[in-house]
Amino acid sequence: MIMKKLLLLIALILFISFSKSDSISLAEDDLSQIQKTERTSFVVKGNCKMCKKRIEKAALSLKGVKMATWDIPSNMIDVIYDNKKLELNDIHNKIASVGHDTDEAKASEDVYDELPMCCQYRNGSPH
Ligand SMILES: [Cu+2]
Repeated sequence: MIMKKLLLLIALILFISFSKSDSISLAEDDLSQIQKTERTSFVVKGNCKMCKKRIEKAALSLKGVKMATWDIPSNMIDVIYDNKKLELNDIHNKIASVGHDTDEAKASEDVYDELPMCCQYRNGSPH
């Protein structure tokens, strides 16, 4: 009789500790998932649909960038990225490297001059 109770108690303890550790590890997973992903937006200079393609393609080519949407009239890019895989600066630099100035990184003259005429956003009116 005592033996049976003891077994039941052990089973109960095992069950509780199992379910407890399960829920804790799940919560930690959820937390790290949230902390890993960051959403931000910043200014990227550009003019047209070709710019949009170029800017978004550059951002999305980076490992860890989950979403990149650039808006033509506001010149704002909306980015979701994994901050464990890359830093925000990497995204600025990548976009500048294809010819588009951001509020943190400037494109080099050489790359800028290679842009199609309609995409040249410096020096006054674009069109
Ligand atoms: Cu363009």
